[in-house]
Amino acid sequence: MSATRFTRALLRLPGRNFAAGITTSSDGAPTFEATFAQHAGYLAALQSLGLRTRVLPADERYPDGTFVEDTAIATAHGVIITRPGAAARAGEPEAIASALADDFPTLARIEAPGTVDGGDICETDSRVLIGVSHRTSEEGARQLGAWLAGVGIASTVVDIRSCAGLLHLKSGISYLGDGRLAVAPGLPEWPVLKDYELVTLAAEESYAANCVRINDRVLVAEGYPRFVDTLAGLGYDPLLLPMSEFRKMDGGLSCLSIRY
Ligand code: CIR
Repeated sequence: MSATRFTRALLRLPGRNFAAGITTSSDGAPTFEATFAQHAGYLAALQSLGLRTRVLPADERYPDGTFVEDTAIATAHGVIITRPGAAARAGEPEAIASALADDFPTLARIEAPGTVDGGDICETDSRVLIGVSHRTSEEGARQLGAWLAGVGIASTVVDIRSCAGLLHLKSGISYLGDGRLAVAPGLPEWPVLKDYELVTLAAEESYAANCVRINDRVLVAEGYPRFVDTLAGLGYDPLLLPMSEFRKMDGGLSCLSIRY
């Protein structure tokens, strides 16, 4: 199976005020203890896949700061630091930029007035899909597309603003490798999707569409057995992780790390 291979990941511990972050979920408030335990399980999973991990301390100025994916986009050709679309998260990229500067000689940046959340960026082998959302603006998508073109990566913009229940593009689409996308049901028929084999989830399992291919495994949220069976039938080896506390804050597996 082909897919980008990762050797490192950057994470940030959740803070004690994690439940004070932004959410639209009606699943109730996460508890810190369960959140911390699930985060530890996620970290251990990445380490078990051979990734060298760096974990930043919690920063209670930013209750959503554990969702580091939104602050930077790492590609094989460099990194671009984002400008998150939620005002409460605007300060998050600075510390992430400092940490990534240890591994990358130059860091590009999304500039005002553009906004981009990394959760709206789905990298596939042939191109990057950029979701324009209520977080990622058209101007942010334009800047990102121009930067990607400059480093030799094609991109396609899709508009998810009318997709109810989709905070970010990757809340509903993940690249599995091998030319396959896991997709939540009911997404618009964007022409670019014709270039992929689509693995469509059952409606009641839509949350699991946010999965993460890492090297030879696919991280999948625990509790979505039909999708796990589908993946196994396609020859994947799903690694299940409890995600209930992150789901309560509209977060998923991809959000918890920047992989490179
Ligand atoms: C937020 O609303 O920004 C956070 N509570 C959740 C961010 C999830 N990030 C992601 O899907 N990449």
